[in-house]
This record gives sequence, C-alpha cells and structure tokens, in this order.
Amino acid sequence: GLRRIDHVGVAVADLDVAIEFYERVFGMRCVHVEENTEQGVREAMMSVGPDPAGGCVQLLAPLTPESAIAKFLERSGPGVQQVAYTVDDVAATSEELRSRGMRLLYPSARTGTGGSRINFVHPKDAGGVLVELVEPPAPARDER
Ligand code: MC0
Repeated sequence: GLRRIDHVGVAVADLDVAIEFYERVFGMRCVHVEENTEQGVREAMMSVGPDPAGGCVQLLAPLTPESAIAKFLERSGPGVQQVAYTVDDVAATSEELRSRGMRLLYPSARTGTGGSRINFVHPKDAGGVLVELVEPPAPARDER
C-alpha cells in the first residue's frame, strides 16, 4: 500500500531558474539533481523541510521536445504534473491497483530518481491526477 507523499512533481521550462526560485521564495533546499534520459527529464528534488523524508517538490524540466514534460508544458503550461507516493513494493502495489481497474503505464517498474523503482497510474483513471508510485532503493529511505 501507500506509505506517504514522496513528492509533488512540477513541470518547469528551465530547471536552474526554478531551483533558484524555490530556494529564494520558499526557502527549500535542493538535495538532488539528476538527468533521466529514459524519462526525458532533468530533475531536482527540493526538500520542503529540513528532512527530505518529510516530503519534496520535484522540479521537472524536459530534455527533448518529444518528452512527457515537453508535451505537458505545451498543453498545460508550467504547474503540477504528478503526485508521487512512497510504497514498499512497487510491483505489489501496481498489481493491487490493476486489480481495482487502474491502468498502470508500464508492465513492470522502471528506474526513477536515485535508483528508485517507479510506475504510474494513468491520469484518466485517477480523476485527472498522474499518480506515481515510488519504491525507494534499498536500504529503504523510510523503515518506520
Ligand atoms: C496528460 N494528461 C494529464 C497529464 N498528462 N492529466 C493530468 N496530469 C498529467 N500529467 C491528460 C491530457 O490532458 C489528456 O486529457 C490525456 O491525459 C491524454 O492522455 P494520453 O494521450 O494517453 O497521453 P499523453 O501523450 O498526453 O501522455 C500522458 C502520460 C505521459 C501520462 C501517458 O505523460 C506519461 O507517460 N507519463 C509518465 C512518465 C512521466 O510523466 N515522466 C516525467 C516525469 P484529455 O482530456 O485532453 O484527453 S519523470 C519522473 O517523475 C521520475 C524521474 C521520478 O519521479 O523518479
């Protein structure tokens, strides 16, 4: 099942400009920057409070014009693109959600931030919200 909110993903045109904005205006701290070519993004994890496990904003900038984020920016402009939940077992939670009629975007999990394993529920099945499932890399980020 779902454990907590892992991050809220925000589509941005320029990653460096967005990082500076979130630091200066909201006082968040950039804890990780990564390029994920499979997902077509350059992304930054912004810790909301002192502990990133308390929840992050993930800034997502497109790497290519064909990427999901480029398409989103074109259609909707910058803004919230996804809500991501931490799960213990992405395969098991994906199967559970499939059994409840949700379309998962991938037959099996792919690689996300920092070596996590991820899958997504189609936004049309989840009330217009792109839902991401995140299984943190071992050792689990959250062993509570
Ligand atoms: C599209 N739609 C959305 C949406 N994207 N609704 C809410 N939130 C979004 N993010 C809506 C459109 O407005 C449209 O609605 C309908 O869904 C289109 O569906 P589609 O034609 O099936 O699909 P596409 O081509 O628009 O693509 C949407 C889809 C895609 C979610 C399938 O973005 C995708 O594969 N996303 C998963 C990967 C991803 O987002 N990667 C970037 C983050 P109407 O009503 O007009 O029909 S990477 C990441 O997050 C990693 C690094 C990590 O966290 O570790």
